[in-house]
Amino acid sequence: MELEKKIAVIFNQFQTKHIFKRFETFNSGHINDTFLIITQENVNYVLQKINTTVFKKATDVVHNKIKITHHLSEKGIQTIRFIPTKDNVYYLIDDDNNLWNLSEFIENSQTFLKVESDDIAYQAGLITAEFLTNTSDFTSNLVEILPNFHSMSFRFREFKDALVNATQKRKEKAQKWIDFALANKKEMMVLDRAINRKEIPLRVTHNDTKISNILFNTNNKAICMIDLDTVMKGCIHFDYGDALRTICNTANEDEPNVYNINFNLDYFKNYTEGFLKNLADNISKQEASYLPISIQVMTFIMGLRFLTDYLNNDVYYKTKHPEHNLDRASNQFTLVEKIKEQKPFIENFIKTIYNKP
Ligand code: GN1
Ligand code: MG
Repeated sequence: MELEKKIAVIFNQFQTKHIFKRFETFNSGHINDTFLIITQENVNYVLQKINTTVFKKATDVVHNKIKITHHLSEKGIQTIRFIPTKDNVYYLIDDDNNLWNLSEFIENSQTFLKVESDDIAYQAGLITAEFLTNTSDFTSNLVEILPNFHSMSFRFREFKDALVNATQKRKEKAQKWIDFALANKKEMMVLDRAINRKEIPLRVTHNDTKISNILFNTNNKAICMIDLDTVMKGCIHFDYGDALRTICNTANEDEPNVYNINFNLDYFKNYTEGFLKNLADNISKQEASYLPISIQVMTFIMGLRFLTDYLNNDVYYKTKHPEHNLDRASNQFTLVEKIKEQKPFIENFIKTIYNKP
């Protein structure tokens, strides 16, 4: 079936009173397919097809999202609103076994692929911290959608398996970054160790706080977090580090020219101020002490996952060309080096903002 027709058929199975006119494709996701639905009444929706190869428990993904958004709505906090199907469930399984969900599009909103000003970085800090604060009293269970998602030891196990099975050609092309990954392993295990020793607590985290997952209004004020697919248990460091790796990168995530990659310290400062504005009162000194390293760790773990997928012949992330995952890996690892160069500054700045006995 032609895509437009298929999307219209899917859309019509959800409970809306609006009539499908056309759709547009959102291109920024690496895993799922997301479409903007424009109706004849000019009311818009977001239709998402969940990749069931990656998300084996796709119905649980939707259940988690419903639970979290209901929790936020009940507290009067703006969030995305999912629409049930005519069968009164929040997902639809099509004839090809794909799983779809629909949400309202928040009008007059925008997302950014790159940060353009200090204020946007500050707003991003505020909203990612607010998400953590507003979900901290969430008591019902969330399904562990992708177990060990941000576990470094798990990602190294996957990397080692990929090394065993990779083609000689891909290994040779990636050699520099394979060496980089192995040389940095010890340093990058710090957060895992702190979690295992229970030095930092687990709570509900978003787990994919890249800048394009934050919705802004047309005055550039942050509205809410979107893409709640990986909301699970984690630590604040996952969300803090992951946000900064995209906010402060002076290049896009897949920029192949490493000379364009740098870590923007102004955006780091602004994001951190926003992030710690209210959250600082709710986190311990020990938790705060791991914030600086989390920026490196989260950037590194993305590099490691891209490298692993390159060695696995691109089975996980969508790619546009054969070197795409390798470009992404070299990009993230180069950014790790840039972050390391700024380590003393980063540590000092966080200390002055946190500023607790
Ligand atoms: C993936 O699909 P997307 O773009 O929302 C990935 C994240 C990575 C991100 C890198 C389920 O997110 O962990 O940070 O790519 N999501 C999953 O940009 O693996
Ligand atoms: Mg995501």
